[in-house]
Amino acid sequence: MSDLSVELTAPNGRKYTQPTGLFINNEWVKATSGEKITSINPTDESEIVQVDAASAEDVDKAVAAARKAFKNPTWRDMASSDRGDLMYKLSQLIEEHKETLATIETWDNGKPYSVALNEDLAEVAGCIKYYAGYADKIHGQVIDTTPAKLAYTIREPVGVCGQIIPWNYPLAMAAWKLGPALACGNTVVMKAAEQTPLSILYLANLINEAGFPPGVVNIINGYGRVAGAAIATHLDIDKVAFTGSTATGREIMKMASINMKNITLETGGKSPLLVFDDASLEQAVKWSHVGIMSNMGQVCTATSRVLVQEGVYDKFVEMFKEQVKTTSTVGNPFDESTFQGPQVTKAQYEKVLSYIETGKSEGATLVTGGEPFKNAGGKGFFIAPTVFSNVKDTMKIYREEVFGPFVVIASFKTEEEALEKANDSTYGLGSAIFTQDITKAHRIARKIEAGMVWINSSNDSDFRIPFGGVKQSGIGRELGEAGLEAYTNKKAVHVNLGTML
Ligand code: TXE
Repeated sequence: MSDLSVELTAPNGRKYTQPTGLFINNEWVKATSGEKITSINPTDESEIVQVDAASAEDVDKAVAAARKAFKNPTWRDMASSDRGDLMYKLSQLIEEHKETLATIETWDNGKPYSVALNEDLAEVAGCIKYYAGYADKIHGQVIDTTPAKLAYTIREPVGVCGQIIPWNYPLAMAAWKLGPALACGNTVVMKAAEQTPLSILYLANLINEAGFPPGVVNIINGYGRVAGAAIATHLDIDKVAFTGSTATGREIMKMASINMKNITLETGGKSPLLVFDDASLEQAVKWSHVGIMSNMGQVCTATSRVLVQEGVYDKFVEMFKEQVKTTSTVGNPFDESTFQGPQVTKAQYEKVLSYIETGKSEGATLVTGGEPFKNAGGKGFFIAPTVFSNVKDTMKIYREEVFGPFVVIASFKTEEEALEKANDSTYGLGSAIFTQDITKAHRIARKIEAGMVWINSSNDSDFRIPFGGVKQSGIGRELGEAGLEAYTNKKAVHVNLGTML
């Protein structure tokens, strides 16, 4: 144990060394301000540990290290396949340490351990491995113009990338951003969310162990308004990638304009799920439950607005209520049988409770839930999974992102009305359609205003497939080949072959 790490034993008995400092230039350093972030276990509200909170001065240091690494031939001129090898090694180390990483994620965030291990960590290792394969497959083009000229493009890394991570999928969001950035040869200053700082700090040691040169990846913790803002406004950062709320995304866009940073934003949603009367109701109920209740409803693509055709509306509501009763087991996230753990923080817990009160006062029908869930100890940020029916499109609970185990169910008459209602939102992230009519499904998929459409499913996500939103759900795409776009600049080279004027 040093003053920049501490030996911890997690609630599941796993012992490990938790770094608590800032990871800059492959070294652990203290924050200059002496300020701390206290990490709280949302299951019982106990303090886990304190970690350093970066100041703007610390961000400067991290950016300087990233800039130096970007210019350093060790990284800049590294053979692209060797860059891929480093990333591949990192994915192997993540795989080797997955139990510890999943433990930290569950302890700090509250998500069920089995999900953290089998879903989040598989995605984290898989995503880094996927982009490792791209490192030596990022090519320019030769573009034919006239016989007198040769024109080609070179795809160059953007430079120093600031990456601001949310708390709902800390490690997965880190992997989504690190993967393409490193494959393209950039350097990174990453800020974890102040609510969940621990797992990404542990990941930093694995990055070091994989053998990345100093300064290529720098990881800091810090508050949004201090360290986050220092990243967004920094004059020596070339790109900022952000996942979080739409309000903060908007602020980051403004701040990033100071030096016209390349930006990608992945923000909020109120994703519609349409159930037509010819759908398999069993499937629709199963997937709509997964689509909103997974990860305690803290999913940007959560299908939180369910629209059901009149003829099957009452039956759907009844079946959904039953599904919640039999499937949404609320409890300790380290218990094998738990489907739903606590909300991540007191602030998020209170936000969801306040929307519950809004729903009641707006006159929607409370089908189930509508209150905190109290476990034996009476502690923790647990909420009873909540369903409102008879929801009108003028209600706040219909229009605003709640980000909890909270769903609204409304009805529609015709396909035209379904589309109109689905698109009546400032957001455009996910969307889902349940019908047995394939023509109708594809017709709607074209017309729906969303970055992603699931047909007879909800919330499928795969690191090979582009992910992102339209309207106020974001700018740009992460994942898949599309995720590389925002991490390279295309330089055009014109050569005069000199045979003609
Ligand atoms: O988000 P913020 P919050 C939504 C969800 C949730 C709401 C509020 O509805 O209830 O946002 O959550 C950093 N400059 N989502 O307040 O503020 C911050 O430190 C630069 C949806 O936690 O957006 C953290 O690292 N950075 C979402 C990150 O931004 C700033 C996931 C996200 O925090 C900053 C999370 C600033 N001024 C919340 N202020 C999704 N799309 O999945 C904050 N940050």
